[in-house]
Amino acid sequence: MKKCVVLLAAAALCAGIFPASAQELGQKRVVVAQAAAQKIFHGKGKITRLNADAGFVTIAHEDIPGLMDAMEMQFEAKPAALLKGLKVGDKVDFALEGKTYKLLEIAPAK
Ligand SMILES: [Cu+2]
Repeated sequence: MKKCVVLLAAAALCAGIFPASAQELGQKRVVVAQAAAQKIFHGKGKITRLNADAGFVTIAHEDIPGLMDAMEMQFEAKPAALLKGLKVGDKVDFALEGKTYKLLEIAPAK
C-alpha cells in the first residue's frame, strides 16, 4: 500500500514537471529559430547571372555557415541599385537577411 502511494506521488510529480519543461523547451527553440531568421549572414561567391534593373542576381556561393551549403542560387537585392556596377564573372562578398534571403549588401570581393 505504501509503495502504491509513492508511485502515485511520483506519477503526479512527473505529470506536473514534464509538460512544463517540454513547453519551455519548445519556446526556447522558437526563440532560437526567430533569432536565426532575423540574423544577417555573410557570403562569398561569383556572379553567374545578373538582371540589375530588376534587382536579381544569381551567385555561385560558398558555404554560408549557419544558413546553407555552397550552391548556385538567385537572390533579390534590396534595393535593386545595390547591383549597379557589378557584372557576370565578378567575385563578390555579400550580406543577406536570414529569413527572406534578400541581399542587403554586395560588393566586389577584396
Ligand atoms: Cu544558397
